[in-house]
Amino acid sequence: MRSNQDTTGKQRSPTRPFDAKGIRAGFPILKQEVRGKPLVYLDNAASAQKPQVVIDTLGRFYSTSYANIHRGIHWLSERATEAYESARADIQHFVGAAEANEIVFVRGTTEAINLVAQTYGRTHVRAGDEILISTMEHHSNIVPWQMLCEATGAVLRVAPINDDGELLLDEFEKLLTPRTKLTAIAHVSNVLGTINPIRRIVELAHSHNVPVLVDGAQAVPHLAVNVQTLDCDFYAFSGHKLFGPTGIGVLYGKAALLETMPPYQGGGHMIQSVTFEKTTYNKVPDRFEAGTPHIAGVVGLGAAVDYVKAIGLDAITAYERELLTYATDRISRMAGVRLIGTAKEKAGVISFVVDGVHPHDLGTFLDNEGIAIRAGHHCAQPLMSRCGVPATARASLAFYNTQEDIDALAAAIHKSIEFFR
Ligand code: C6P
Repeated sequence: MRSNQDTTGKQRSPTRPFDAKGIRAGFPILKQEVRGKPLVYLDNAASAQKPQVVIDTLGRFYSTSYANIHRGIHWLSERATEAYESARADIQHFVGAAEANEIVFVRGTTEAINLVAQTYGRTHVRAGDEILISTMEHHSNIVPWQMLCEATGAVLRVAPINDDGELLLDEFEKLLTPRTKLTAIAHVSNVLGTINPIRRIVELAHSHNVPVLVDGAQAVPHLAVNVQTLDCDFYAFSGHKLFGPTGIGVLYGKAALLETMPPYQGGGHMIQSVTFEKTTYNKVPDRFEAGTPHIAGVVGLGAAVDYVKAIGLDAITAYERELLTYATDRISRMAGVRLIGTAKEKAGVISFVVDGVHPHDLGTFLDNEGIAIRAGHHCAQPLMSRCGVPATARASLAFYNTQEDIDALAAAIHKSIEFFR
């Protein structure tokens, strides 16, 4: 499907209103009732639901085209290899990478960041060097760097944020020194929804010769991403948040950097030749894809990015921005509710706390109303400390959510306030 077509293959008119309800009809799971109420799914930042086209692609692939890839000389293996590599090309175009070889398949954002920490990091980082992250990072973009620092004697530096949850760019710049070997920053915060100015961050970092890894887990479902325009060196994201299967994710890396990196794991397919004396490694990206990969996951992710492209990321961003404004307005007006994360540039994530109600109790209460949100520290404990809360309730949007979903959420929060009073 091409990007100027909608999900039914019709030409998309730029003036046609965004058809969230029509899109939602293509997600079978959203049609069910939960605890006797229509399901309102607002936990998209944790994982997004799958459209029928992705479910069908997986079923069709397993029914007609499945075999191991790159190894077999038989027809099915060739067919499966073709599907796998063609999905790599789809994903290359989705993020605007210059070459398909710059797309490495991994299990998810977490594995992508660990790969860079353990390969690029172990090669380039020495005792006394520094890795620069920010206060708003997910544990996946903190712990791999701490592990690298422990192993090498390097030091982790943290750029602060303001009370709205925006990165303090001046402070970030001050922390870029000749000792900084890499900076790793979220494109969109999973707790605050803040959209970081990645293009500017890359400019600043590159002016100090510091490469940039972007944690794009929460960005790719909401914003058009072009890694060449951003000029970032690495970009990591997960398939399951992008309406694709679980267990599959992507590491984009500039070819010139990937070429310098040693393998992450050893095994089949990542080699050129093996003797007991010496092994030589395969070209990029195969060098980083040891063993049998999640073949169907890759094919499913290819279908998911085609699906998202057909709806159009610009239309998605505009629609979700309207819905976010509506939701922010409704929720922030409620007495006793405080928003956590009020940056000027935000994607569809609304974290909040309610006076006198623990976020977990609120989450359970909303679940009884058929509303799925997340409550907790969201794998961002240092950020919770910065915000002065142990946990938040978090509603996170996708393009299939509607104003009715937000109305149901607001009504249920209101009911919970009455209940816990
Ligand atoms: N955040 C959330 O509910 P994985 O688990 O590897 O697919 O993604 C990790 C990850 C990395 N960075 C950011 C910004 C993320 O939001 C996540 C996953 C989920 O917020 C699960 S903790």
